[in-house]
Amino acid sequence: MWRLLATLFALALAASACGSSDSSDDSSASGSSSDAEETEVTLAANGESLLDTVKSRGTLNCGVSGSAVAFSELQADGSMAGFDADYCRVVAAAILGDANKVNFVSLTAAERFTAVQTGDVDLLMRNTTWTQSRDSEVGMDFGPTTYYDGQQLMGRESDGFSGSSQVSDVGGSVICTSAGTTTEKNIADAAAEAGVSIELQTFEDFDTVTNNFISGACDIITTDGSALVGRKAKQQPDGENWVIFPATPISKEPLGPTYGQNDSAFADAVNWAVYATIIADEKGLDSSNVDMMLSSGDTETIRLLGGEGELQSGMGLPADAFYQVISQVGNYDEIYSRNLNPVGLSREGSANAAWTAGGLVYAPPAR
Ligand SMILES: N[C@@H](CCC(=O)N[C@@H](CS)C(=O)NCC(=O)O)C(=O)O
Repeated sequence: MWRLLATLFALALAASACGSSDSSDDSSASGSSSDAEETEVTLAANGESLLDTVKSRGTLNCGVSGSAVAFSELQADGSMAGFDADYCRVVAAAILGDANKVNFVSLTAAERFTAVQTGDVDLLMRNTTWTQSRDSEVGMDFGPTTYYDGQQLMGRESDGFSGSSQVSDVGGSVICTSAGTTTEKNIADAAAEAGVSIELQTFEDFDTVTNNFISGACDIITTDGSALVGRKAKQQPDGENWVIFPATPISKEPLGPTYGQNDSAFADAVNWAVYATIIADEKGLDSSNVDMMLSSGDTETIRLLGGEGELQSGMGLPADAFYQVISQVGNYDEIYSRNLNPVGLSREGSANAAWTAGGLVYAPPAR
């Protein structure tokens, strides 16, 4: 009964969120102070953690974009490829022992939080930014950041833009982005702060945004820098030069796993599956040497892989949960490199480098 009520309530929210601005996306989901309570009721209706639900279902329902170049792209054969898709596989490998037990659900930006609230998906791996309002009023909790991003703009060199252009240079432009995102609000704030007036147009998805840029209906498009790099790599027509600016992004967009609030057992499983990929990277443990490291690694490695002293059983995971993650999907660097290097996104010198190499990618100890 509660679940039905929460579902109806969330559907009403979806209707109000579609095509709306980010502020209304986030605040509409918190349109009444009872929203967070409704979410809690949904999650705790039978006192069961999603961890148990996923285990008994035998499949992880993972919300992705489905059209985010190099992050989650639906392939012709129906499979899902990309960095976010692989992080869904990481969670499935940890909980279910099989990276293939993922049901991918493609979601627009505006519908994603409702899909978590109604239980249509267990979590999002959908280029979703961790923000204060989403973490509080919207009723989400966030796992470790898997990709440190920032919002940028993309214009045409033939229109006079370059990599050193600034927001102060975009006055009078038609700027396009997708609805229900942080992006929409950030660009409005940045233009106002730079003292320029822009015409902001929003669309349901970023395919439409990009097509409108290609047709010339939009002078500039804006979103997470990683998505702009991906779109330029895949869709820039011959003879055109698309340029991404400003060099320092206009916002922070920490992207990572997102799930309903107040479910620690599920959150811990997701978070430690991600941390396992980062710890493995720190230790040089990867899919090619994991069997060898199971016997010859240091004590933390052995513990992480399910050997003596393992901590996974105590958190409701199989002892070999992270062995399965590393052997089936790989460590952070393997996941990053195979998906993001091909479109030109490099870890080196970026926030996505390991903390030991001057970046922000860091995991607490497996102890
Ligand atoms: N990280 C931002 C934006 C998320 C988002 O969905 N962005 C869209 C366009 S504004 C996107 O980049 N999609 C990837 C793509 O379709 O290329 C958020 O959480 O609100």
